[in-house]
Order: sequence, then C-alpha cells, then structure tokens
Amino acid sequence: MKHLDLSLYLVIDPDLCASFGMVETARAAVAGGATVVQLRHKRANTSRMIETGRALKMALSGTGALLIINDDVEAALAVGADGVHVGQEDLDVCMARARLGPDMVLGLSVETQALARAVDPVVVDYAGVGPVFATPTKADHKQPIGFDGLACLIAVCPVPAIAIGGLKTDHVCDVFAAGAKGIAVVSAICGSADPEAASRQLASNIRKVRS
Ligand code: TZP
Ligand code: MG
Repeated sequence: MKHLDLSLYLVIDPDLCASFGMVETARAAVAGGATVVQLRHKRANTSRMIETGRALKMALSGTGALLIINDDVEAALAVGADGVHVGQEDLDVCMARARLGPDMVLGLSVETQALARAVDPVVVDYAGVGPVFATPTKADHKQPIGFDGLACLIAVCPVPAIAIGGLKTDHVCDVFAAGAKGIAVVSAICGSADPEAASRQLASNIRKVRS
C-alpha cells in the first residue's frame, strides 16, 4: 500500500478558476496546505491536458503535493504526473494500471456500496466517494449519499477514501468522522476570492480533527 497524504485534495476546474487561472489557483491552494491537486478539464484534449499538466507540475515542484490527472493516462505519463483519477464510466482501472505501472497513483470514483466493495486494492490506491451533497459543480453527478451513506461506503471500501461533493470547511469534522482520509473540494477553493486563505482554513480544520 502506498502512503499518500490525501487529506486536502483540490480538484481544479477551469470554469471556476476564472479569476486566477488554474496554475495560480493550484499554487495558492498548495501554499495554503492542499496535499493533492487533480487536473480535471472535461473539454481539453490530450495535448491541452499535457500543456496545462506541465505548467501545474512546474508550479508544484518541490512542494510535496501530488499531481493527479483526471481520466487521461497518456497525458499523465507525458507530464510525469504522480497519478490518474478515473470515474466508473471512464477508463477500465486494470487497463489504466497496466499502462501506469505499479508506482503511479490510481484513484477511482465510487458512488455505491456495491462499487465500494468491488474496489480491488491491488489495482486501485484510493477511492473518491460521493457526492456527499448535491453540487452545481458537476452537472451529471449521482444521487447524494450524505454523511451516513459516506460512512457506510467507506466501511466496506478496501482502500483509503476521500469524500467529495458540496463539501466546505465546516464539513471537515463530519468527513473525517465518517472514516475518510481526506476531503476533496472544487468550489470551496477554486470559487473562493482568496484560494490560499480558503485552503489554509480547510487545512487548519483538518489538523484539528486529526490531532
Ligand atoms: N465528483 C463528484 S461531485 C464533484 C465531482 C468532481 C464536484 C464537487 O465539486 P464541489 O464544488 O466541491 O461541490
Ligand atoms: Mg472521469
């Protein structure tokens, strides 16, 4: 099992990063305490993902934060990213693992108990569980599961889980109490007027619940 700090997991959405841009938002978030940055750009082709991924990799260099690429294994390899995150309807995780090799990080979105139970810990390093709440950030999200649903899914999931969907700084305590190893956010950081301060507040709340 890889030892990953997934505690504050930022998913970068280009539409919500309009004020500062993706790279500056990521840099600010990591300065504030984000431990993972996922590049999620649904309209970008592989060459655009590579271009943005390389800029993010440079911005995160030396910080210790992980860079994860959503859905695009070839872009992740070209960028030299730390890993890839895939949804259930995206790439097959076994094929992704075969291409990535054993050392790169592979995350999988999980929305139901059956999917959580089915996660293969030999193939998948962590699960993104949710949505906890309904969120306008992802138009086609599945049925929200709430904190009780989150705890039930995490209880049967054989890999570390992070929670996602409508989560804000006030939810940190409930997220970790449900057994999650991290909180994943888009709008709480990307949509903030001060992404570094938003990240710092989240990181501070995480430190409190983990101490
Ligand atoms: N997957 C499930 S919900 C979601 C993703 C990518 C979006 C979460 O966005 P926000 O703004 O943190 O609610
Ligand atoms: Mg996907």
